[in-house]
Amino acid sequence: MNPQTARMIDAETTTHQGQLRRFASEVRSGLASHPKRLSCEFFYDREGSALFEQICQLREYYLTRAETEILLAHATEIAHHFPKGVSVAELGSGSAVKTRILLSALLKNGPVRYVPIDVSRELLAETARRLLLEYPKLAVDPVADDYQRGLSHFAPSSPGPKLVLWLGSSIGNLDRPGAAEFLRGAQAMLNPSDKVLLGIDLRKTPKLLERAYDDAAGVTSRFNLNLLARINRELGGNFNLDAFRHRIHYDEVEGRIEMYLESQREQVVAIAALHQEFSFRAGERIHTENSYKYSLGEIDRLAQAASLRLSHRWFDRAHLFSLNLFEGVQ
Ligand code: AVI
Repeated sequence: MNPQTARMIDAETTTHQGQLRRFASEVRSGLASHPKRLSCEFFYDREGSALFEQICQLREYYLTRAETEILLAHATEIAHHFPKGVSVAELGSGSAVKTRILLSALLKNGPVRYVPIDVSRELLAETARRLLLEYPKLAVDPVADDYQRGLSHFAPSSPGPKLVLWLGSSIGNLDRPGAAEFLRGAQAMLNPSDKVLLGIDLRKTPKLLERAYDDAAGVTSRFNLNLLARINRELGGNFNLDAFRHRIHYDEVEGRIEMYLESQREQVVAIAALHQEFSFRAGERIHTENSYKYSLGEIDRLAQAASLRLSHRWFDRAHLFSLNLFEGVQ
């Protein structure tokens, strides 16, 4: 095994205790808020990550298929934008299925250093192990931390050319000002010649979006409800999952899918680890996720706000999704 991979940079917040503390504090404040809310960041425990992998394979969830199509069609061309010896930081790599397409193309030009950044250290270790077996010429230096801090480890440790990769339209889970602020922070850590490759989902007809976030097999519903199951597992909650329903709404003006868990009746839920009870009215909702969709103009404004310049943009054949290569404004 490549000795470099044994060294995982690991933040306190990603330890089991650290994650549990953050989750408890999120649940305490989110369920006491009006309206109630829980951050989508907490979807991804082991069960949630497995459900998300299933979502990515659904016929209705076109995002993964469209982005994979773009990568398969253009990976060689994308790789030509990078000199050999590039260091690639990936935000939220997950199981790195799509990443492999790009890494294979980059490795044809020469050695590559891959720095997956994720709060889930188990997933990171597993991904790193598998990638090393598949690509003996790849150096893998995982960082278990949040994205901002992960990038602040990555930038100074990579003196050569750099690429920050953020696939899957995860940027859509931030609100628009938050997305611009995040990219501005990332850009400030990079040199002007470094690049950012962003997968961004596009605005489209509400029907397609509503199907993608409320699939017929109910996988997205289970993914959403897993947040309550996680509270039961980790914080001793007594949520009855049958008493809540997965709801979505597409706000066409804001260009965002909103996800909620709706209480089916008046009820009180106790959470032992918090020594607290929370009341729900019939029909009351917990907001769990926003997923913003972008027009091309909105992507341009996002780039401008982050001092990035669009260098190239690729689409799938149906123009459902976009892959955007940015570089710093000189
Ligand atoms: C991870 N993120 C980009 C997904 C999305 O499409 O917003 C999460 C998701 N939520 C429901 N389905 C998928």
